Amino acid sequence: MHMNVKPGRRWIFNATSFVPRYEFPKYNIALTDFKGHQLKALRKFERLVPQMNMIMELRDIRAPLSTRNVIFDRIARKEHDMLKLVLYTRKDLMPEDKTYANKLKQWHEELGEKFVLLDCRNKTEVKNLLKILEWQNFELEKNGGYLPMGYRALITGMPNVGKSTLINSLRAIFHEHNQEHMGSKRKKVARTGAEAGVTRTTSEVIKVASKTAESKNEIYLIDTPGIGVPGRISDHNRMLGLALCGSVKTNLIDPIFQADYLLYLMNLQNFCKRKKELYPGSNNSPTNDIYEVLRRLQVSKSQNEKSVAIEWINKWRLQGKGIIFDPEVLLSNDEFSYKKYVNNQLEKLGDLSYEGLSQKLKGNPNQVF
Ligand SMILES: Nc1nc2c(ncn2[C@@H]2O[C@H](COP(=O)(O)OP(=O)(O)OP(=O)(O)O)[C@@H](O)[C@H]2O)c(=O)[nH]1
Ligand SMILES: [Mg+2]
Repeated sequence: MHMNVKPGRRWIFNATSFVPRYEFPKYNIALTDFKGHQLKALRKFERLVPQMNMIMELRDIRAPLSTRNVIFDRIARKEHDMLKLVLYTRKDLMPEDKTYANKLKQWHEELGEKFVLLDCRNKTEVKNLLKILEWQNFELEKNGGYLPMGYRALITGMPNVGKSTLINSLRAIFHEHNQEHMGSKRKKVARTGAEAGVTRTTSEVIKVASKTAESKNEIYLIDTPGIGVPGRISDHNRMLGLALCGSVKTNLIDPIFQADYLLYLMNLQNFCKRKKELYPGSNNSPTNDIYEVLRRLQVSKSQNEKSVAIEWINKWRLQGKGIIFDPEVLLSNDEFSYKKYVNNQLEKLGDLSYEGLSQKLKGNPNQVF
């Protein structure tokens, strides 16, 4: 779906004011970064999911559509009473105004999806999530009795959304409570990093809660590699959104295109007025010209445009606060329906055929299909 985010009545510009672009050019870019190890993980999910009590799907709060992978809906739906909880990570980078939080709430209510917002590195917030897990475990135990393999949750999501960081935080809390029993056992159990594709294989079970006086079940998590979307459910906006939050390899898409998309989003979100201090250079006068922006950001004459673009997008990827990478968020409910969007994605995905995905991976060395 290619969006034209033409303004409703929300954007009122007078004759002399700056007009942002409402549509982003369809540059020639790769529309997927789906990889062989992801296919392997998906196959493993088939065997694992029936043994799970819950699936948690992590998404980046700054890209609620781009980091939403309908593959996980398909997987959870196969197991009818499987609880699926959506966790929006990077809450610390979320826009502060209430409009966005309200929009998310409306979207999820439309679908009957439960969601939680958190910073995966924040102990208090992670402790609250642990309480949700404990509560779910407790409820299940009350109804179904003792689970010999413990309460199990599969941690899923697109690459680089914070899955392993969250597991490490939960494990650190567990370690703190059980120090005398655990001795020098490692606190960090999962490797993390700022690039997409750090976790390559599905982990063994990771214990994050012991038996308690109230519950005989231990709680376990399973870390998994980030799973991207195949080309048939991707599009230009989604791919650029993923690039800006680091969910596809950063060098997959030309940094100038990424920087231009960032500029397009900043202008649409009125950064030159609302967050002037974050708008690039020249007394912060707005522009739609990415080369003008790169000139403003250049620190020395010898620095080329590409490296300026890389520096700029990296900064926003890691610390960019207050920006949303999916422009559809700016549209009214009449202009954009979340439910329709998700159903459309599910339709395009069709049956999740691993054979089909595998054939395409084999046939195309660039893994772009
Ligand atoms: N600001 C912020 N950064 C986070 C948060 N959660 C994770 N990160 C950072 O995001 C990056 C990716 O985290 P990982 O935990 O490796 O992500 P992942 O989902 O396991 O990634 P893959 O294994 O590649 O699929 C790391 O640099 C983390 O420090 C968060 O809530 N807020
Ligand atoms: Mg990981």
